[in-house]
Amino acid sequence: MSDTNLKPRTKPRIKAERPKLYRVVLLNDDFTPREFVVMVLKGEFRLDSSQAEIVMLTAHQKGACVVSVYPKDVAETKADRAVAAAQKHGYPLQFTVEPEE
Ligand code: TYC
Repeated sequence: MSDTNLKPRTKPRIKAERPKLYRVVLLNDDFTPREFVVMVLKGEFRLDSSQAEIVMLTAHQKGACVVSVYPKDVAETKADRAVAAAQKHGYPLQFTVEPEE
């Protein structure tokens, strides 16, 4: 009997690529009311009241603030929905969506 072992020594590795993540960044403007920004951050991005307040104030003071990170389609959908909600009220609120390094 041959003792040649023909079995592969390792299991085939099925590598699931981790989906790339994208930052949703809130941009400051001079017109959108602070309370409205907080409401959008809570409603669309599920931030709690204190997180929403901190993100809004950071954008207000520094010009922009990262809201959260998501897979690309989720990031784009959330940003689009938030902008649409603002436009409905006549506010120029804007977000950018950018890849994480
Ligand atoms: N700067 C706005 C104001 O003074 C409030 C605001 C904060 C708007 C953050 C957008 O991303 C923003 N009414």
